Amino acid sequence: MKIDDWDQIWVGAGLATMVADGRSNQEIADGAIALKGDRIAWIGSSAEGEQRAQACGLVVSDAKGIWITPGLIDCHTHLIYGGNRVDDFEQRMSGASYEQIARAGGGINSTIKMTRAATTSSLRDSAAVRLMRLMAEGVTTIEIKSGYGMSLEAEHAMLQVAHDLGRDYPITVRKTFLGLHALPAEYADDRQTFVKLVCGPWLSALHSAGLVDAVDAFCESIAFSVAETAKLLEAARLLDIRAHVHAGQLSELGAPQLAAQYRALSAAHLEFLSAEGAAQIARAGTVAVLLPTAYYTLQQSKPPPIPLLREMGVAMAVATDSNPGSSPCSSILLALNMACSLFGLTPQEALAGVTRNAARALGLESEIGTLEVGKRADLAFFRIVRPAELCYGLGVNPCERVIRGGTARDLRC
Ligand code: DI6
Ligand code: FE
Repeated sequence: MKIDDWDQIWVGAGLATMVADGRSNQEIADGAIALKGDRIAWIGSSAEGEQRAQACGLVVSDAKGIWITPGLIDCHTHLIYGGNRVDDFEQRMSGASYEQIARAGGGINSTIKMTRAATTSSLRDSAAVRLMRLMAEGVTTIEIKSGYGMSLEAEHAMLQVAHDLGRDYPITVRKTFLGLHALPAEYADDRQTFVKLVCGPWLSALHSAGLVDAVDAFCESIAFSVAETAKLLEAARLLDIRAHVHAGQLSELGAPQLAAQYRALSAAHLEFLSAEGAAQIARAGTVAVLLPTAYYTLQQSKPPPIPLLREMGVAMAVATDSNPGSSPCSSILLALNMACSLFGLTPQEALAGVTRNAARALGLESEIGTLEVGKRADLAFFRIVRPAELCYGLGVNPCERVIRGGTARDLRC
């Protein structure tokens, strides 16, 4: 037998590899997983793992029945912002709608004001608190959008904070330039100039600074039109930058079709999605990102058409949408629960939504999202009886350990 050159091995674990297995995900009871450097080196049964470890003199760690999943991926967040929106919350609880508050100059525009007024270090510190909560639940990769600066300087500051969080914390950060989020007050009478700036000099400056992994737009009746969104997607295409689109949260404008046309990595929300839109994103391979905590917060009544997405074979991801307005949430486990309880996903589908399909929504499927030999050793260890239990609890965090790139991470970091 070839002597394996491993650094560490766990035996006696349940392995939720999250490799697709028909409509469900592969699970290995009494499994073993070995790591070499920052990679997964071997996966198999406990018995074989023990034998191989003995042959190469490696001490085995007994996982004692714990379940190991790929590190979780929160593929859609607005984690960085100044202040909060408790005012909006009070107004909504007195009957005002999200759209009414936005149209009256509150909503996203009030967060733009607070974000511009905040220091970079306070933006970083407040986002770090949310980041650590997500990390404590086993999140090892997060996407963070800009969009509350809405000037070149302030967008640069947000994306720089996102970059710095990825440098300073043991988590992978993907940075998205959400250039079209809300029209800032100073351009209220000149939308065209704003859109031109975003798609031209701003995108190119931020891209040259290495701060843009993808672009995004809030394509909505209260935000930007399909034609405006198309300008950003086109500008990104010319620079070879992939896109995400906020599509169909509050209205049906045809944003999913536009996302498909540009082969966007993801289309998010999708409460308003036609059969044609679903067919097109299926053909384009665009991942549907479901955001149940935003749906819950805004007390919406029409969930995304999950049976249609299933029928068309659209890959579904689940994310927190962590943001001060429509999803003041720093729990991926709560998003998992609500994906099942409010949207009707099966626990297996929801779990694929924070692993395999979330990786795809970020274009990282060859690196992360499943436990497979050669992939990055990002692992989360949970004290549960089976994987579906991750969707079952409310305010319960069974995460006991996280390995990121082969290295143990302090859960309190
Ligand atoms: N969709 C969202 O869910 C967030 N932005 C967006 O385009 C909400 C942003 C907010 O209300 O602050
Ligand atoms: Fe969002």
